[in-house]
Amino acid sequence: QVKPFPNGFLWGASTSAYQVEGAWNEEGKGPSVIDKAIFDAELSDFKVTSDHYHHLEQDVALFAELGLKTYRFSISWARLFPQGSGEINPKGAAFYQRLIDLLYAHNIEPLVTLYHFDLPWALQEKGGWSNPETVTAFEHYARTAFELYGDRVKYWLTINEQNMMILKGEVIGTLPPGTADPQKVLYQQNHHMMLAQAKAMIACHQLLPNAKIGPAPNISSVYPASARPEDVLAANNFSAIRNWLYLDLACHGVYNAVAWSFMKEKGYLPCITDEEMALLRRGKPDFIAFNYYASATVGADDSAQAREQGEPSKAVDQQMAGIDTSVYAGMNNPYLKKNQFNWYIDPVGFRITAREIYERYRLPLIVTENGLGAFDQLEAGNKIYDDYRIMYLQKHLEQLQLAISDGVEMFGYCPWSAIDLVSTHQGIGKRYGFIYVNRDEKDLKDLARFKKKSFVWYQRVISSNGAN
Ligand code: BGP
Repeated sequence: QVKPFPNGFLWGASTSAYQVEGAWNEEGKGPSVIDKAIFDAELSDFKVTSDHYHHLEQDVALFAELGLKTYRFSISWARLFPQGSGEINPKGAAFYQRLIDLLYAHNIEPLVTLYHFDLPWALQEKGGWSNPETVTAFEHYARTAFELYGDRVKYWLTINEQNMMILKGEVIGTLPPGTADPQKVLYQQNHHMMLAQAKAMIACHQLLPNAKIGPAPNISSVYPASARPEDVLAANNFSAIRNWLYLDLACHGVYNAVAWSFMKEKGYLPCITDEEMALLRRGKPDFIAFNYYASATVGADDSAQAREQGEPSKAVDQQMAGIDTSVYAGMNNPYLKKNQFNWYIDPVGFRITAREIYERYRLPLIVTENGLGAFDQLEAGNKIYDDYRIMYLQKHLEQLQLAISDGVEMFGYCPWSAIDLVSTHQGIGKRYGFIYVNRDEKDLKDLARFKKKSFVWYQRVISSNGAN
């Protein structure tokens, strides 16, 4: 029997600071790794993006009209601390205060990510996550955010998609190009991020006894390419490395056996002390947030049968691009369709993923990203008919409701994204928002906001508590 969405369910939508705010060097903001990175010259950079920084009132009023119960945004660490630590930037602090005040005035619960890919450049110059000083800087930054905004913010997220920063280190991580022995460096960075996260969770519980905090990895079910035991083993291995490594550390303070032996065999083991492991065991999340776009399908690297079913898909399956495929191969999944950007669409996988996470950790869950990137068209009368997005979200919501009916404790759903913003590396043309922002890759036009068809659809979903 299908259960209704629980009362008080947090219907939301998400953004991240560097992708939506713009004002990249205004009012005291320091540069981040994003401001120094080199992206495709044909595509939009991150200087203006959707210019949310200068459209704050208008955007929050639109979020309120949409009916959001929660809005997930990130604080730009370099806006608060231009040097990553040390002197605070009062104008940066005031910007987020204003945002939180506006959300409160509209009865929208803020859901705040502390760190979403945009490490302050000043820290990166000193070694970034390879340098343990970054752990101390993160703890200080997190404590400051708790002190500044803790009276209004109940829900906190530590680090967005830490697993993707490690798995795709050269694409969205903080690994300098050309680093020798990149995987070893990345697993050391991962360990430092874990320590930073544990310290932030401990500090949050000390300073804000009523607040709740959790990690926000990207979690996907991993399917074996066939019933061949070697493929099943490869899928099992990949899931341990891609998914559970991060959540086992966040929730239980342990490296799982499969991930540990993988790192050992490859020579990727980080330097770890007993005190650090004790710290990881002390830092506990109150909930798990996860981002889900698609499932993954892998086979054993030597699997002839899997090869027959599909080419090892580094070039085809964008989800696997950039991931170290030394013990498994990303395979095509003939049962799934793909979107315009070659990402698989798998709503049933969403239900499976939610069940897997809940069964393993027994913590309340919230979805902090899920959505469809597409080249939306602005039609006459400033209309955007994004039926494909409605279809994607509707099918995922059906599966979410089934997961809830299965017994998964789910307290919110925040699709990506509340408003159009610049994709991680595919420009503004790859849109996800309920609200259209009138600009092209290079032509900023008037940055006007238009409601898409999906806006009206989601408004109805929220007002009917998911009945749509
Ligand atoms: C997640 C990130 C987001 C976001 C989204 C869509 O990995 O947390 O920041 O952008 O994916 O990805 P993309 O922009 O690459 O299409």
